[in-house]
Amino acid sequence: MLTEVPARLRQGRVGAPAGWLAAWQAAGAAALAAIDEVLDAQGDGRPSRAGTRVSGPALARAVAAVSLPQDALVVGSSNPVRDLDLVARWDAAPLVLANRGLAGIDGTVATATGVALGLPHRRVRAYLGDLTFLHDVGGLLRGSLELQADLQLVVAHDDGGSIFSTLEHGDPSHPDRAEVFERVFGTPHGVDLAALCAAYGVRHVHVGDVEGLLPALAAPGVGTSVVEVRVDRAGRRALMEQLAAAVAVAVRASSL
Ligand SMILES: Cc1ncc(C[n+]2csc(CCOP(=O)(O)OP(=O)(O)O)c2C)c(N)n1
Ligand SMILES: [Mg+2]
Repeated sequence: MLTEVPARLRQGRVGAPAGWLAAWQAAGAAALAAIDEVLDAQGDGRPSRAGTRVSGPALARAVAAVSLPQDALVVGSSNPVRDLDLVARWDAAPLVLANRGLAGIDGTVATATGVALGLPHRRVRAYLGDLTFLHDVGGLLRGSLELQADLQLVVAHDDGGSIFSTLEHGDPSHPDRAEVFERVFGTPHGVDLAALCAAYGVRHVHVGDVEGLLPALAAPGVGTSVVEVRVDRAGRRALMEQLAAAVAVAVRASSL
């Protein structure tokens, strides 16, 4: 395993054409700027019947903003890890950990609890999707003789698996879309996360709009707590298409 790029490669002495590195760096910077521009123009959410729903990337931005270099951040699979990768612009990053797990979304609550118990001097936050949370909700159970972890779980709740809407079968023009997609891939569940948390004796706050986001994230308190953030699922595919198109234009216009 390489823990860093070998010095020989960093110095560009392996035969890369002149200007290759600079061109890629310029393209990378242009892509990041294009992403920020789309997200800034979109605002933090999308109006819905239930009020302004926070978008996934807007939540990732808020999580990144409250994560300090001395913190640890456990990131769930699926969109959370991808959204964070798109939007995080840290000068000094927190310790970021992600768990590939057996198949991806398993064991994330237990992993985050273990990280919090193992790093008591860091503020530990986990950022994960609703299905990832539900898959390992048993990880909230703490035996009454066991140590208590100080852990904030930020759950991006879009009532299902939104990543699938960005894949081929999530295409609105797919012939089976209407009958099959929601049941097989979207998998809405309607679980009351507040009631689940109450059953485990875990503090729970619900954030429904952009305004409440930063204050809720910034005040984790002692013990395990859940910040449930209602996130828009319906606009996910269109937003990712918009981001991809903007990045393509920006990279083409750069020197690459
Ligand atoms: C143990 C396991 N089961 C199933 C999957 C397939 N899978 C990948 S992403 C995903 C949906 C995750 O949903 P959620 O955590 O709510 O994140 P979202 O896609 O909504 O961002 C599923 C079921 C997996 N990766 N791991
Ligand atoms: Mg989800």
